[in-house]
Amino acid sequence: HPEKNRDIPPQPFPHPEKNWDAPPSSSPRARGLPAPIRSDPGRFWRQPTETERCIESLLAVFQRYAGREGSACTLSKREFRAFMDTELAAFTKNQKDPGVVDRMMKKLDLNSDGQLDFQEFLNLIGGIAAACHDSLVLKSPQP
Ligand SMILES: [Ca+2]
Repeated sequence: HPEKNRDIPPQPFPHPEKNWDAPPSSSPRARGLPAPIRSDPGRFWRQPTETERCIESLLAVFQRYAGREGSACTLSKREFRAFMDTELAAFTKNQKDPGVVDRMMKKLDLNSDGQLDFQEFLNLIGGIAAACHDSLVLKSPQP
């Protein structure tokens, strides 16, 4: 029945909500994602948790060093040394043995390809975290 639709205004063209100048790939809607709403940031976007921030930091640090030379997905020996000397300087500067970083690399390189992938890198971080945790537990007074 045509009279049923008389209250619906005719649709303008082009649609006013659509930004025709934006490249399609830059629009979240174009990728099928909900558009972020500024007035309600919690709905689609929220502050990352402390744990999520830690994971993001680990990824960012790994990528920063892995991207220096060769494969951007793995740490070479030189990249690993740069990482150790910069990010874990407190550990490396107290080492009297200059070969300790090379030996750590060898131990961490589980598939012996001369590179540390992210999983192998995480074993280092996990090992250090576990050692820190152990020393905290041992230092705390026993009940
Ligand atoms: Ca490896």
